[in-house]
Amino acid sequence: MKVTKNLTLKIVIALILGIVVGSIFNMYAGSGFVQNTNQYVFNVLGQIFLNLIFMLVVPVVFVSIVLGVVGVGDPKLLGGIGLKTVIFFLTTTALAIIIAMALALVFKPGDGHSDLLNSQEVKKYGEEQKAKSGDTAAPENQTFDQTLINLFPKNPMQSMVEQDMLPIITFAIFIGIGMIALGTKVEGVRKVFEQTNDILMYIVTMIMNYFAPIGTFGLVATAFTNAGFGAIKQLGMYFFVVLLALAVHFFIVYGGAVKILGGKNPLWFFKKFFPAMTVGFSSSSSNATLPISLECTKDMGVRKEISSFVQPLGATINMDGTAIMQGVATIFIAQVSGIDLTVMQMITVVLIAVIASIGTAGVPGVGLVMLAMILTSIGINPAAIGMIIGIDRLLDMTRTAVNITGDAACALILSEREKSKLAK
Ligand code: DAS
Repeated sequence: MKVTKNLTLKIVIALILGIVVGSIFNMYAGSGFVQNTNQYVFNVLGQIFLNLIFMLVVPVVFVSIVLGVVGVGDPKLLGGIGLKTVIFFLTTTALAIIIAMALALVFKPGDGHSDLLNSQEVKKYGEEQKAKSGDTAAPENQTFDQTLINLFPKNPMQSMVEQDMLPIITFAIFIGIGMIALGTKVEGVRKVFEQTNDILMYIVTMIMNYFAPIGTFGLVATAFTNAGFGAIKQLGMYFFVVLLALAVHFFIVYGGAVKILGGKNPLWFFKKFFPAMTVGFSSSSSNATLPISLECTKDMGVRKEISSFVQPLGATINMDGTAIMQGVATIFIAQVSGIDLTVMQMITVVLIAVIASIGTAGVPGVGLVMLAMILTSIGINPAAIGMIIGIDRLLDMTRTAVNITGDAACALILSEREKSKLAK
């Protein structure tokens, strides 16, 4: 399914409408009409949209990580180019989320905004998790050794039912390894996973096309009915920190890598790749941008045998912009909900965001699905994504442009460094 071309416009209109209607309703918050409309219309629309996203978390994570492992485990990949590509991708993604979390801890975008949307519900959920202090099953109560042991599921089906993400990821990695080892013997099963992933990505796109506008309106209208126009300030800080982290990563990490590792002028690189960035920004889909991305790197003189391998792989397994949103959002939501994340939880977020970025295909909104999974894995109520979902589309556009730029930077660097070995 194609992303409807005016989807972004629809979501931006829904966002503005939600802010205006919610802010007006907030002025009459005491009236029965406002309370009923908020509860039975706005909240219902928003929760249905959220549930549709949660519905996909386990299947998308499981299937995309199996395929991510199989893709990375491709014998072609294990050669020099492949290994260097995967190392570049994983390193930049880890860097991205560390930059994001560091900036969120410094700027504290969520501090003092405990009235934002469903933060009380999230706070209560956090307290319930803490109350289970004797129960080592609660992620944030786990010591390092318990976290390590719980990585390996006794019953993967139970982990899926409980949306316990780390064991699900481990199980998916083992399935992927088995598929690589058995190769053509399980070609049929691999096809099933590939086609299941196509179905899931179709559903993600369908949800974004048909439910994102009305769901965004519901969530934003609820947020502003509850918190009033003041909520704009709280979301503004979150928006600012994500954009700052994206800019730091874009100019310093990618610019520096192109200069130091590729020996090219970063400004020349950004200028040559700009057409692809605009398509990534407007489509919010790395996959949809691939043809123009390949055109741009070809125009830079990147060898075809490199770009045709690195960029399609990167569109799926390399999503630094998405990892940045997830890093800032996790810290923001914890701050709004009065939850002090432990170092162990932060390390878990980095690891999961890097692993999650391996599997997710480049379609609009998939970063949100993965954020719900990350929050669940550290014991935070995934409903908290409702706080930031209203403005997520605007950030999705920006982070998709960053995602594809990372893929192109890797292709340019490898093409420059491997050109002596590549056939003339
Ligand atoms: N829109 C995704 C992409 O195509 C990124 C995201 O959803 O975070 O890269």
